[in-house]
Amino acid sequence: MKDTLERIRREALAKMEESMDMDHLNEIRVAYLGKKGELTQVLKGMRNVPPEERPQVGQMVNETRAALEAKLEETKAALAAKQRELQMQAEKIDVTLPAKKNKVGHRHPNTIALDEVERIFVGMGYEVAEGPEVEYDYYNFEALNIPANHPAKDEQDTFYITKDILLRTQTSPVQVRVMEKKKPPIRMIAPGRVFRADEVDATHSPSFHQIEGLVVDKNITFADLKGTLGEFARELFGEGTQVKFRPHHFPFTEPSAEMDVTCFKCGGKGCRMCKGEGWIEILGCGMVHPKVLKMCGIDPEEYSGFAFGVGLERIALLKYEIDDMRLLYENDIRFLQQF
Ligand code: 2NL
Repeated sequence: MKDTLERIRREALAKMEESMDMDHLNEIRVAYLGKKGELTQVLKGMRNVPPEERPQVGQMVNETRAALEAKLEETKAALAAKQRELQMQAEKIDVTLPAKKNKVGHRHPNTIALDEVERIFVGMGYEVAEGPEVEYDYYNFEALNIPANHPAKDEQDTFYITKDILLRTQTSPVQVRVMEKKKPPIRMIAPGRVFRADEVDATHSPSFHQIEGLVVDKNITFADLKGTLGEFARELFGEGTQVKFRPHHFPFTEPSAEMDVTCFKCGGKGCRMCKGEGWIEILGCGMVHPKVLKMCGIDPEEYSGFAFGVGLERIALLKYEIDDMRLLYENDIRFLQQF
């Protein structure tokens, strides 16, 4: 019995000493200290030991168990430390390596220009409204007093989905929808993507962006239009900017005008920017046609309003002195990084 215990002790300690990992160590524990382990078997054999020898043998069994358990804990701790050491080695980082460059994005010139225009009008109490890019012919043309035979309605100029559904050619339909729903006073701008069947060149694209504005209230006059758009021009192009209005025609406004601003580059003397004119055409505007108000459920005897439309790309190209619209759509990072 004594010999057996000594053999068990020797063998088990030697095996633990050589054990390579936790799994292996656990196998050793089960083999000697487990329910069916060798040491447990010895304990079970106690009934064959003469009673007078039992205390001594029992003490030996206990000592052996204690020795094995102590070695087990010690080996466990050593293995854990070794494993942690290996993990630390594997996860070692070289803090002197150059860092990955964080690429910072840039706002698109269109976005910068739109934010600026929105800031100006929101500052004057306007709301920003959006609407669908796929529209009914009614909202894009009919409600705006554009007759069925108008050249803009030609399939050459407008993308039709069906006879009655099309890609909007302006954002006025957003304003028509607001007028149908809301009682005046209305002060709003409607920015968004619009579509026209144009060939691509330096100043045209089949898809571009427009910002339209609309004010409807009692006693709104052309003086309100002039004051508002003059203020807009000064905020956008600088304090000293002057504006002038040339008579024009739109079916949805009466009277209608185009607004020019003094060239912000030369101040009006004439330069390359304004092609020697001193003035730059910036937007179309006018007093909302009474027929349009009526179709939207607003009484033109009680209310009047003004409206305007401006191309977002036109503003971006002018403000950032970009000479070809196609640059805005190419998404060349070297171009975008400049703004
Ligand atoms: C341009 C300039 C313009 C409007 C848009 C408008 C909208 C409603 C009623 C009346 Cl709901 N007018 N928008 C007015 C004048 C000019 O855009 O060059 N358009 C072709």
